Amino acid sequence: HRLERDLRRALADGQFLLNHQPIVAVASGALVGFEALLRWRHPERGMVSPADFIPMAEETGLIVPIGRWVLERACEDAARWGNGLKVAVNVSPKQLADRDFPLAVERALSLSGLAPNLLELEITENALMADVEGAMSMMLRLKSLGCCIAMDDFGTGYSSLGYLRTFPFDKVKIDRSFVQDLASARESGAIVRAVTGLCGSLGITSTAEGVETKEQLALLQAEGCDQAQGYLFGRPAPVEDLPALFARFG
Ligand code: G
Ligand code: G
Ligand code: MN
Ligand code: NA
Repeated sequence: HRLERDLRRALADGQFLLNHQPIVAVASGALVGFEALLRWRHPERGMVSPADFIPMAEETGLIVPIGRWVLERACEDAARWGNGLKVAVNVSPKQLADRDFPLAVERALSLSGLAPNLLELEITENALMADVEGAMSMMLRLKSLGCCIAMDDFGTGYSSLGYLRTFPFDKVKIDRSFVQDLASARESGAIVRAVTGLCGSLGITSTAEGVETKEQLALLQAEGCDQAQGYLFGRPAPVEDLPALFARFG
């Protein structure tokens, strides 16, 4: 397959890069960290979105070596910032099912020297479904390394609430579909309020994704949401642009 061959070459030839998107504390406005988002600079097609190649990478198993690269790059970037900011890395279901994944995490941490608590692994609900017990033992191994675990795209999968009770999540990322119509749809406001309240009671950090307007931010603040991420604070940006961002946040 052409895409598979191109993906192998991309890894070998260094065509992947990471962009980082800021995450802020809602109450103080302080920068708390970044989400690392994979980009592919294809020699002919230009910048290719992960949405267009992650599925094939999953299917072929190439996500495992690509994911290792992402982990190592992200930890190295965060260690270089040296300012105690976290870095969040997306973990796909195939990676979570890989017995050697904790070794890859350990290696990325030791190569970079990054404090483990500054690495956050983002997992979707759907990654837990296929093998609940396997996912649980994997999560416990990852937690024992000292890193944090976030549930990504919360509300878009199945059995969200049960998973919050069962699995040791440190953070919940509320899917941007709920944030998008926060100002217009009463239902979304009610859902965000309920999730934020639940997270508060469970000692889980709540993060709203896809925050684009000041109005949305004000509503999130009123609901007691802990953290926010979205174009309002910054788009995913190459690592060279981050010093300017650090300066802007003071
Ligand atoms: O950054 P963007 O909105 O284009 O990302 C599209 C999708 O790709 C998102 O669902 C995001 O979680 C996913 N994604 C981005 N980077 C990575 C990565 O490094 N690994 C995995 N597995 N998914 C990623
Ligand atoms: O699935 P995940 O939540 O990891 O995907 C993050 C994706 O959301 C990235 O592709 C990123 O580009 C996108 N994103 C980040 N902030 C915003 C935003 O404010 N609005 C929209 N529409 N997308 C966003
Ligand atoms: Mn994510
Ligand atoms: Na998400």
